[in-house]
Amino acid sequence: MDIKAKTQRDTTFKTEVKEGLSSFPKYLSSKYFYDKKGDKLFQDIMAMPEYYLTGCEFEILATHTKTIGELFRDRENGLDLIELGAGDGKKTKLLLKYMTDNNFNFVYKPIDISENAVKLLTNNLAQEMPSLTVDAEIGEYFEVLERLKGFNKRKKVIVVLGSNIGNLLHPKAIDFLTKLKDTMLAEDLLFMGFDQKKNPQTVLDAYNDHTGITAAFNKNILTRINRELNANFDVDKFTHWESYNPETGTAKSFLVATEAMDVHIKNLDLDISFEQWETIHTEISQKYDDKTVTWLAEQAGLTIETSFTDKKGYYKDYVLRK
Ligand code: AVJ
Repeated sequence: MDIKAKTQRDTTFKTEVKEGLSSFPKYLSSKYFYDKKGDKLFQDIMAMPEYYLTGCEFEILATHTKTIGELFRDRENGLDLIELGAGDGKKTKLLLKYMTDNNFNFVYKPIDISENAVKLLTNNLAQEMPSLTVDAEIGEYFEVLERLKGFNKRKKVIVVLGSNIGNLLHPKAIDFLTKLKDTMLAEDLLFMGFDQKKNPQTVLDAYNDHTGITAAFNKNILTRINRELNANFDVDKFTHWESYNPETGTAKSFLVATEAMDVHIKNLDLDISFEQWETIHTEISQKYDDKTVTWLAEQAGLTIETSFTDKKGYYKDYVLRK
């Protein structure tokens, strides 16, 4: 593993936690949900009936495997399939299997912020798809973008599933898409999932399940800060809160302090105090419609070639080109 990159990630974590918890209102970045425990909880989330996103995207990829696979096919030199936020790769495997079964010449390059997820996926693919060439990397989106520029020797397909882009507010999403576009050549493709606007109650339920898995997932960020930065958050004194604005399509997650308290973060040499009912904003999960995706793409200098949806029309995967 790249020690220098890991040290850099640790420093960024510290800086961002300090900044977010010293601000008013307080916030933390959702990218820090994904430690070992967070990965497990996210797996549990994906298996919940309320969290429709995973099932919908699986349905799309299972129904249109051949059409999508053939869009990815290269003309002569083979291709690089780069996945940002690969996670457990469960959905991607549908495409990987099609591509290996049909003798595509390609390297699969999964990238994820979770060191744990990257290791598990690499081991799992070595077992399940031994003929596949895998070249995994740990890193966050904006950090790995620079490195993507090195992949211009042959066709590349960039895949971002799970509506992961939904963690970014529109200006950041445009910035991200623009940087992806800058790494792309004319024959390259961007295949990206965008969760769609729907009955607001359905969205709210997906992020506020009655079994409390999402609450545990949200609170785990405090447990992680306790462990990695020597803090003393009393996690039980926070409650998970979800809101959804059907006009903007923005779902927001919060941790709300149920009583006033002081917290010490030793490794940051930082004392922070909470008033009763003070919030920490932890995540946004943006929902989209065609109009908004078209606008985002246009702002970034990309065009939508086609899209695929599930039977309920809850979720869409878009094929974008420069
Ligand atoms: C992995 C960012 C797409 O926002 O839907 C699931 C994460 N958060 N439940 C999402 C998440 C709470 C998820 N993404």
